[in-house]
Amino acid sequence: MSKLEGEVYYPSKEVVARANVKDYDSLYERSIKDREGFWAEEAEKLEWFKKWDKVLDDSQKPFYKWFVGGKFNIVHNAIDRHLKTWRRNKLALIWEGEPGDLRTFSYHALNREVSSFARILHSMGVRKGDTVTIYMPQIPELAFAMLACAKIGAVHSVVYGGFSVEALAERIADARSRVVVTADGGFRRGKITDLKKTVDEAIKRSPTVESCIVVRRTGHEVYMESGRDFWYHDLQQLPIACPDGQECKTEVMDAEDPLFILYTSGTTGKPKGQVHTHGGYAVYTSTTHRYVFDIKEEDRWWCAADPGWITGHSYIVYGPLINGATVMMYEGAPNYPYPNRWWKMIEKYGITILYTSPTAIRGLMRFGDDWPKRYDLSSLRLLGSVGEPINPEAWRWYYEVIGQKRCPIMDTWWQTETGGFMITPLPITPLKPGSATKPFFGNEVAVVDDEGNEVLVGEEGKLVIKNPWPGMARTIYGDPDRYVQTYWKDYEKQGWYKTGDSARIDKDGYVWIIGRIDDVIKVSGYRLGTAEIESALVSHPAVAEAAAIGLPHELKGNAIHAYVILKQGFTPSPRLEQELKDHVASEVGPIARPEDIQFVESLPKTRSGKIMRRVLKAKALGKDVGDLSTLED
Ligand code: 6R9
Repeated sequence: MSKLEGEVYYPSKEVVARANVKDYDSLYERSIKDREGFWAEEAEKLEWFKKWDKVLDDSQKPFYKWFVGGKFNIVHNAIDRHLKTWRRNKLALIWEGEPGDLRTFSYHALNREVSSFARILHSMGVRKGDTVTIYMPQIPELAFAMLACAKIGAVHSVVYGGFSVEALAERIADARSRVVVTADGGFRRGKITDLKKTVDEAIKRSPTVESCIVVRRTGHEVYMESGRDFWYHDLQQLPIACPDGQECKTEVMDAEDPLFILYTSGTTGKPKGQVHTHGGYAVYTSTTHRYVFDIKEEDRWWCAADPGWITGHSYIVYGPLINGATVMMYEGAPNYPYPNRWWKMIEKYGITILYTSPTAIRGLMRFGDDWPKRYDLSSLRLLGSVGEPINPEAWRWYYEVIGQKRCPIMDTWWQTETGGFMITPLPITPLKPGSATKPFFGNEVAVVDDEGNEVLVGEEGKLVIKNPWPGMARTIYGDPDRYVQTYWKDYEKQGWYKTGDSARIDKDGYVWIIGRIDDVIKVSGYRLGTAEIESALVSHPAVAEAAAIGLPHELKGNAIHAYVILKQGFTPSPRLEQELKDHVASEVGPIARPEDIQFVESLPKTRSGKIMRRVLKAKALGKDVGDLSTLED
């Protein structure tokens, strides 16, 4: 290998010796030359009720279809097929609650729980193709509910438990769910989050909802509306059977049937429901998980994300279970009650791979080295990062203090839309702190200008993906035009996917993600739309107009800064500022609370009336505001 530029960390002999892939270049070349052949070979590793007729159907670009004609169910692959082997008695899930309670499930037990949940959903009238909204804390039943939907062919829409009434109601309405699954509450930092109350408020605004299944977690008193709300543990006692008997069968689905909808924030207020499918998504998540994290039978895998995020869907639930892994799940905050919580759990459960976000790493780093140093972290062999670019200081701390210079860090770049890792190292890849390194097999990426010309080496440009891949979102739920418009219109001629990120590629072909160039703000790794924050602000009686931008923040990566024009009769005050911050937190969710609000007289706009957020941002950062030719005033 030729010498690489900059700060480079080479993998140890031990890491290379046990890696599932030993030679990136040759397999990559093969995967590009014969993309369909590569993916067909990976798909063969799963069980199909009927094999596909065609690997890729690109006759209706950009509406690609994968494994067309194949009959499949992701749950058959994530659970059922393991029951026929010794994995039946392997641990599928280790769960620890924030108060310290522990529950574990073998694959056999997982099947029992999922089948029971499936039966209950079925008895509530949920059928193939129906959408079920899931709004839960991080407890095992969240995963059971997702898998139960998939098992009977229903489509789940998980809404992150940190979102508030407005966000939840909007997502229920868009998905037209008749059934909502929730819990009385969850534990976070020693406090109870009152999920049921949020659900009650949201249901008031959601005429489609007929019933609500409530899992008991905290035991605190909640309102239960008779005829609408049902305790999960009560339903479990009922002798209800599926039409096919007590054993609830896994539905035979088309490979392209929808598996779930997951909402992402977008340019306009309305969130975009990304639609993922049974077949392609299963192949993509399991393949990326197996190669990138080098999954072995004896691993204990911990993806410390929230299942309400795509990372939880792909790499807590589906990918790892398809690979028959043992999955760790933890309910609460990383530093509760003390900043040793995670390190203690790694030691206690013998975690071998930890996958988390730069925000979490920075948050734990600030408590110093003594907390992790008191624990035996020698079980760890690989680390991972996701959600935003990782700054080199955090990377080095993660590598040296947590990984003890033994564990390579897989910095995986991907999106809700991509379903799984797109640009990522493998364990054998020489690493550069802050770079997601190279494209995963089958993918070709480029950094281009507005016309699609590749920019010079090392220069910033727009990141595009040049090919379809099995894990790609198939459409935006109920709005295919918006799917085309958002992702495929800009490079229509070339047929490339626009990621919305800017990046640069260095001399060694390493990709460095810079950040979002659209109206998305990543706060602590969570994806928020400027529009959601702005519409929450203008829903307050004092606000005439608002603009939100993200500015760099030491811990959160980005923090929200809002600019507000008040209505006549209102005057700026610290009290009003506080009130507006609280208002956004209660409308969208605590994660969206603005760091700072400035009261202004006007906002920079284009002649067509669009707020020029980049001008606000450049001014706030003391940078050159750039081209102002489209500015109205
Ligand atoms: C998986 C996930 C997608 C956006 C994406 C990018 C940012 C994710 C990253 C990263 C740099 C990484 N992002 N992983 N940036 N390095 N390793 O986060 O999905 O919530 O849809 O966000 O996150 O900006 O475009 P999602």
